[in-house]
Amino acid sequence: MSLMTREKISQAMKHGIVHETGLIAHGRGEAFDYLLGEKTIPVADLAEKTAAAALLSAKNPFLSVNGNVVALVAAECISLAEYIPAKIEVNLFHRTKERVDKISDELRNAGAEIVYGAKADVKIVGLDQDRALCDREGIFSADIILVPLEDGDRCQALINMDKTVIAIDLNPLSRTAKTASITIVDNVIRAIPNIEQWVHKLKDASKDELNAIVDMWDNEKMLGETLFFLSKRLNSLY
Ligand code: PTJ
Repeated sequence: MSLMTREKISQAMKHGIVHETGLIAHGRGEAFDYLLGEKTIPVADLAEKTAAAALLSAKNPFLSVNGNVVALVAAECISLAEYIPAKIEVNLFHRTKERVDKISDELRNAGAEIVYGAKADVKIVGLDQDRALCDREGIFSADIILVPLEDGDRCQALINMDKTVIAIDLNPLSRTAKTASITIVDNVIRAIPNIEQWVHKLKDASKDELNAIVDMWDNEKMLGETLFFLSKRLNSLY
């Protein structure tokens, strides 16, 4: 699995979809995934269920995707967005018009009908540089955003705009993990399809049932549970 995934990331970098620092990010992710046992741990499954409940109860849910995410799970993101239903925006840390266009084309080739992100007619409040650019009708107006592999500053800025941010990050110690409303410590490759499974299971749940699932989530406590799982696992290996 990991060799095939590496090949996908490497090819996508050659095609200008993944930024060169995306390779470093991927390597860091692989290291954490190895420590977790390369599987969805129980607390991550609960986070994925909570994410599904939050996305189903949202007024204007968005998936914000970048180079690494599209390289690894473009079709899975499109499928998840269809079932919720949610919209998709290409939102990049290392933003260039060329990369936004290439990544948007990749999504369209994989079946996405509408892809936000190219207009870039507004900035995320309190952020500078090009990573602040987004679409006014895109994540700027979303209430709940699923952002796999987010950067810490942007995550904080979106929270400051009163948005619910669901992050997927294999590093439970990252600033993004600590800042997000719901942090999923799992590989995007497993997390996105599992959120979709939960969306199917919760599709007929009432608003009250969905809200009850979301209200039970305590992000700080759950990150603590993840670290506890990790340390127990590492200790059990000796
Ligand atoms: O495409 P762009 O321009 O938006 O750039 C994307 C990257 C990923 C390069 C950019 O956002 C970045 O530099 O991210 P960071 O700050 O390196 O953070 C990436 C985080 O994602 C790290 O904490 C990694 O552990 C984690 N990560 C990497 N691969 C995966 C992952 N988490 C889940 N699944 C993965 N496959």
